[in-house]
Amino acid sequence: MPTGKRINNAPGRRSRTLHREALKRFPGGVNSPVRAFRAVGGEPVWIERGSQAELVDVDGRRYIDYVLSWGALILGHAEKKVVEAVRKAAQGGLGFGANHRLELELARQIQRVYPGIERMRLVNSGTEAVMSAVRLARAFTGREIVIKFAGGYHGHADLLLAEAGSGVATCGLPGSAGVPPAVVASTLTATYNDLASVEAVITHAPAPAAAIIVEPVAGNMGCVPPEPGFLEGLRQLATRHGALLIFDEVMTGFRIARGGGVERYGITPDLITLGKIMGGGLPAAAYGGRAEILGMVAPEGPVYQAGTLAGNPIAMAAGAATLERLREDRQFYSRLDRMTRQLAKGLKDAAAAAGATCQVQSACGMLTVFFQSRPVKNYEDAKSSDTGQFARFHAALLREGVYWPPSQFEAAFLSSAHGERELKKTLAAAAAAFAAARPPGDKKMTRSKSQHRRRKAQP
Ligand code: HOZ
Repeated sequence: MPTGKRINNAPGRRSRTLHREALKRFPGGVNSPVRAFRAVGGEPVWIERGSQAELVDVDGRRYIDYVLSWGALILGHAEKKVVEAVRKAAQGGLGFGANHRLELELARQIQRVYPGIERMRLVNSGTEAVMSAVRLARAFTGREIVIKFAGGYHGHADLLLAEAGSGVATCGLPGSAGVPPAVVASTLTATYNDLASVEAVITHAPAPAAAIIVEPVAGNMGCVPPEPGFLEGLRQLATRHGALLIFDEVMTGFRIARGGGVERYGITPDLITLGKIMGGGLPAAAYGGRAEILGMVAPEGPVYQAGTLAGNPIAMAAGAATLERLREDRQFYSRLDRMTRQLAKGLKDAAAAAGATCQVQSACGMLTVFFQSRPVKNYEDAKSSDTGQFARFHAALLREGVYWPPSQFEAAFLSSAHGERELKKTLAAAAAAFAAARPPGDKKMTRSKSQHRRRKAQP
């Protein structure tokens, strides 16, 4: 819980009533920890509905949404063609547990932009995709060691919860209770953006490594782009040591470029995991890569992985409609990138004007405001941010009608529904939020106040 000035995000009466009931029914009143708002010292608002870039809560308050279902909604809420595709699919049956055409439709869309995914398996969540990809990498190499990065988050499978980002970082946990030490004994952790640390870990590992797993742009310790040469270096190290390189693109896939980190940085990993956007807001994910590796998955090979709801037609329809919209709009990513840069610059200016010290870090369609004085390159840097300031910033944004991720260690997302109007309102809100975020007793003057005084003092 952050300390300092009292946090006042005061949700409305209906939100508070629902939250009280939810506390009895769900741990923390939520079904995923970050949503509890504990890291920002407040109480969550309850959502009634979403449309385009806007959320409306149960008390009728409106917010510009930068969570967007944790990045899944790149077209904004309830996008017409996606909703229509879902409606049409639902009328034909909610699920079969058997093959149907929409699975192929989504797979074709994915392979159009990820040619390196020669074959794939469709699953329901990012956690499942990553857990299965690691199992496959281990089987393919006949090795056990997996190297991940501190602050990297790859879902909540036991073996990857060591020094994880996202909710684990938000809750300030080193990992998770209930994970047998033996399970994480073969998970080794290196420092993001530090090739020397990866080289040291892989060289001195107790046994040869099966895989290096990385988010090409780290998004779960907040947004931390790779330093030039970092991903290329990982590719070389993996190849030299006979390990597979896994790009976890659950967050970055179809976001930082049409073909995610693979396209953006021109690296060819051995395996790729996808989720979020590929399901268009519904639960769908995938793992895939080189055909010879995927050939080891049952029933062709000995690596077992299955799912009752895998390839669910409604999720396939939402995903395929979303990817189709992205495909037909050739300017989509240049616009998204421009909007992201504009928002990042506006936030930097607003922070400077309010006398707030922070770093605004971004990649196309995602960004984080870190309250600290130096650029964030890894998890240690991210952890040294002032989470008290972040909490006050968050509460003030919420009061001003901006729904920002309730954790310093998550990225904010933009969608095609965010335009000039949304950015203008957000930046006006941010001006107030940066002023509210400043540490208690901070006497630094804002630029406008000091300019005003200077002007008054002039003869
Ligand atoms: N781990 C998710 C984002 N990085 C948050 C999931 C959620 O709370 O819904």
